[in-house]
Amino acid sequence: MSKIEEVKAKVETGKAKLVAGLVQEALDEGNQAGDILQGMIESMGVVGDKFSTGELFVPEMLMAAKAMSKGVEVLKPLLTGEATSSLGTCVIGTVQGDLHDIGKNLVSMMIESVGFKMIDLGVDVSAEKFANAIRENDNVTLVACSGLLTSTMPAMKETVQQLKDSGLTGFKVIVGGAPVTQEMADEIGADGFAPDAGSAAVKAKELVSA
Ligand code: B1M
Repeated sequence: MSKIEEVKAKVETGKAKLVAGLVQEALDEGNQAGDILQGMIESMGVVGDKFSTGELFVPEMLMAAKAMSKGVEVLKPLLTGEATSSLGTCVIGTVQGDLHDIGKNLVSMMIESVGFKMIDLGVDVSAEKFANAIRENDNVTLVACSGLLTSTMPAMKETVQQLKDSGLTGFKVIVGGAPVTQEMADEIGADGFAPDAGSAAVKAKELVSA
């Protein structure tokens, strides 16, 4: 079994204590950080599928999430690098009712890497909390909303609409997460959409530089 396969197996089975070490070993063997990350994302897909078919349950999903987060910690310095410019402050969070944060954390890391100061509001973030963060922080140029549940898409819509109607100015809104599409982003009035963390960083830079 290759080292990346070992990492994937341990993420899938939620072996949080082993994943960081295995990720480091995979790097030491010459594997690219992006390939290791991709492997872990695939494992989360398998975990999701097994949850859908009733082969595993919420506690196992949670353990897999913890295991992946440990691996991401090791990869973080390699994925982000040093930002060279300042594009302002980005307020990021997972929308109200939604507790998924791995994708949001990856998006945050990648947006930071292109030159934003990040304010991470965490998960289950109401529209009001996003608006307050814009008021309370200097030079907010971007708001990034993540959502993984179909059932929290109305909260994403409400967040975008409330921000647009708030009278606050000077920022763009980017949305993303597995159920989000470009079509939905257009419909709810977001300024941008990205399907993954890498393209979120590219889009973020493009939105505030426009
Ligand atoms: Co949940 N869960 N979960 N879960 N969970 C999913 C999302 C699900 C697809 C599993 C399934 O049924 N196959 C399903 C949602 C179905 C749907 O609505 N369409 C689901 C469900 C149903 C639930 C519960 C309702 C289960 C229950 O209680 N009965 C419950 C809801 C709790 C809540 O949020 N209120 C629940 C709970 C949980 C845990 C807490 C146990 C745990 C999350 C722990 C954590 O995040 N700290 C969990 C997990 C781990 C998953 C799966 C298995 C993995 C999610 C993940 O981290 N993926 C997931 C199945 C799956 O994803 N296939 C599932 C890896 C991550 C890197 O990908 O987050 O998609 P992702 O992020 C990507 C892109 O989406 C994008 O970039 C990221 C990286 O490239 N992206 C953006 C994300 N945000 C972006 C923002 C952007 C741009 C791009 O711009 C701002």
